[in-house]
Amino acid sequence: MTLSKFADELPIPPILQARWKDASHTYYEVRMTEFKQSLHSELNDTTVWGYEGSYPGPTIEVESGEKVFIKWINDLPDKHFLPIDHTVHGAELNKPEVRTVVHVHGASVESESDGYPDAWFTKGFKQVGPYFRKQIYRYDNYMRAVTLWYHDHTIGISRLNIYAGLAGFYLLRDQRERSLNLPSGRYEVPLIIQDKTFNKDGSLYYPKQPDPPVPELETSIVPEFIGDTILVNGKVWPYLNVEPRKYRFRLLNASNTRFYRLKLDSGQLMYQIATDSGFMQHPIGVKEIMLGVAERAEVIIDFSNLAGKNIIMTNDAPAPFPTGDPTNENTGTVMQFRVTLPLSSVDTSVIPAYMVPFVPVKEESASKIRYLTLNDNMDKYGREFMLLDNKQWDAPITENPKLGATEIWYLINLTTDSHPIHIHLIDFQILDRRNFDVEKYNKEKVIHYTGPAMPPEPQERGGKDTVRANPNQVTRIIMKFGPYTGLYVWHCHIMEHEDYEMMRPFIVIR
Ligand SMILES: [Cu+2]
Repeated sequence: MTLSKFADELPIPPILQARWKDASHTYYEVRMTEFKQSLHSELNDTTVWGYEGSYPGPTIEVESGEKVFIKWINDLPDKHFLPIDHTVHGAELNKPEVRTVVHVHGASVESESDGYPDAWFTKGFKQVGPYFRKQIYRYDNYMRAVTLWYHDHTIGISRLNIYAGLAGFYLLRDQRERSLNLPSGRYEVPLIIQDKTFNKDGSLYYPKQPDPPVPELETSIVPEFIGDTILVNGKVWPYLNVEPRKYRFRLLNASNTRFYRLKLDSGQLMYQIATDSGFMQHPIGVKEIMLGVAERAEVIIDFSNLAGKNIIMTNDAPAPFPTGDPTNENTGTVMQFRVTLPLSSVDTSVIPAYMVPFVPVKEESASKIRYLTLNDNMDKYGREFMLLDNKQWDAPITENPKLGATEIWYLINLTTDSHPIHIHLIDFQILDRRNFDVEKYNKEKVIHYTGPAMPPEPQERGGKDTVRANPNQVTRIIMKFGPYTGLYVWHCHIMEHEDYEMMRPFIVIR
């Protein structure tokens, strides 16, 4: 089944309205429900899960420093419409099928409001996980202007909950951002990019079994999910009518496994202005942008002098990355921009020459170095699964940074995949990546480098919360832990890896 491309207009998720707001705080309620939504005009309406009746969820817009309280409410059916694997840790048969917990990705929040995977809750909070602490989460939002996103983080089933639709944007704004005179209002557009596969009846397809299947199991987790159709903001291959002027786009890869290498078929540059953690020091002109799962980038695209032209955003990242299948005509197409609207007013927005200072964290400031491997393993059913530091999720905590301490983590990738490693609570900086001898490491447990240290790519020179740890490389990151203490997680953001042991708790201690 192949759907027509550029048949439907890009939807823009609505802005979430507060229940109340006063000088000191803002309160939201966000209800998760099941409903049907049109994801393509040639397709029957699709059953999805969303926040406040919307897939993707409504965009939450807050001001830097605003104290925000959110009651996340599970109003979903008791049965999951996607195949649960009860052999996966945290999703055993004695656990309720439909559990949820929400994490704001990239936000620095108190531990009890971070959406710990075992802090799940069911409909009406009837049942809760062992780490559930409170119904109403608190977000202090002391970060600078940044593109964040909120999504499900439930132990053992987050791949299914996110695939069902539980994801949306969370944007922080500040005075500095407003002073930059960037394209704004309807010229500022969030783009959440995902891949899915559809059944003929329009329902979402998610595999019940890997290839080859596990005969003992009715439903089994798969090592990766690669969809054959690309959606942006919940529409298959949409188009966006634009004016011949500059636009600011917030790009987010919210897929399960797929990475994207995005380009414009016009060959023109995109001007990147922000990384995961907000504005860069200077914009950079790039022909392509690589986004692992959960990574964000903000770009300005200038459509001036392109009136009448159609421009396609393409993708050529193999899936899984980097050694998987190449893209085809379908998976290589993301969306289309049609420069068809008349210029409604003179474009006075700018691509700023300078945005915010970038202060590199000095290696000498680190008080602790951790060497952490990314490993392949095999379970008793013969299924491959991945580990961090060769440890399962429920092994005792080993990463225990002190509040205020700066640490350097060596991510030593012994697998053949690139893994987008995400650390909660903090932003980090990438120091470098360096090729090493994996075989020698496996035998002798020593890092033998086979090439020079390579600085992060220009598009990564800013704060990050997710980093691509590539195969045959040691990726070094540096970060300072705080301002909160308590329990958090770090994990691979390939959803199928995260759900099956490629996640570890860490604790910030005094
Ligand atoms: Cu992974």
